[in-house]
Amino acid sequence: MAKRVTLLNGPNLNLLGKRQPEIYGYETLADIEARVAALAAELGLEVAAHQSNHEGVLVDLIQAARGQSQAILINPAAYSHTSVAILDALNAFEGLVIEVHISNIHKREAFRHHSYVSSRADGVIAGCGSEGYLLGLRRIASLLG
Ligand code: DHK
Repeated sequence: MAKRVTLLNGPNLNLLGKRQPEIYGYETLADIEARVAALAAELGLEVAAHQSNHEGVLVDLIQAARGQSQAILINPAAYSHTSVAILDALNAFEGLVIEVHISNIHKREAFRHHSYVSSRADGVIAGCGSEGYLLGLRRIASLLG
């Protein structure tokens, strides 16, 4: 049976392609999800993709991945820098966690330099644009064997 990956995108990432394209690029979230799905098929993985602007919904989606997905590929967006609730939910998830940021958060405002999620993540990718999702998925495939 194919191993399952939950792809989660946090607040404002539904606006990718329109939102500050000089920082986040011109690809839409649908474009990125399609590229992730295509690579997942090549790697023999199944992907369930979700986006939410709401912290509690993201917590629910992380909880729902328990026992269903072997890995979570997550861009928590602004909640990276604020959300203990998302960190706690990820700490209760038994699989792999790879954190992605499209921009290089360390090159930006100081408040973006710290991510709560990074203390749980098995890997963190920042500043590689939308390609970061594909790099994260490849890392998941390699860790899942
Ligand atoms: C996306 C966001 O929406 C910001 O709040 C983060 C992240 C950075 C990104 O680079 O993908 O600070």
